[in-house]
Amino acid sequence: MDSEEGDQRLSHKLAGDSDVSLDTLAKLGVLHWSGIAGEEDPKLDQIKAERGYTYTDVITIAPTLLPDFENKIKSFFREHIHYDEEIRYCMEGTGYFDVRGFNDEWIRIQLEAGDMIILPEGIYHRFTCDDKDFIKAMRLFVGEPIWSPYNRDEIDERKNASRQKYVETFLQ
Ligand code: KMT
Ligand code: NI
Repeated sequence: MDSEEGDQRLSHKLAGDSDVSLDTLAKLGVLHWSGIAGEEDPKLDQIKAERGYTYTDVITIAPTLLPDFENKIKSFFREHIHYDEEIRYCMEGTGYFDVRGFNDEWIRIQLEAGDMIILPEGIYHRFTCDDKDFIKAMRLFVGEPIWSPYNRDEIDERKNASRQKYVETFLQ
């Protein structure tokens, strides 16, 4: 990647970046837990049972471990939505999810081992590794997984059902 893009991806202080509480995240529909002690932690089973997550796999994101790392990381870092929740449990390593706040500002959420995050359907977000370029995360889903991103600059948000559902549920 070129250096400008790299600098932005690795920046820990984005324009408008601010400390936000779990409460603010919850109002945006973002759920975030920490201290989940591995795959056997009953808290993980509880979340799976409560939310109906039936599918899990593990993704390791690192230059030498993820095929096509450079393109994948570029696509993760493009601002996008999904038509389902995005659920990740960080088993090892670190990374950042950025989500858009109430004023369309970026809110940066660090993920480290033991953290779990649930992004609601339709929220604008992106993901990046930090300068260590390593994260191993469990991906969870209800039923057969669909990971397709829909990039913000490619959708018509007024006609997009997932985006409209998000706006009506959390932003109005
Ligand atoms: C995604 O969809 O952005 C990813 O799977 C990468 C992040 S996993 C911690
Ligand atoms: Ni995503």
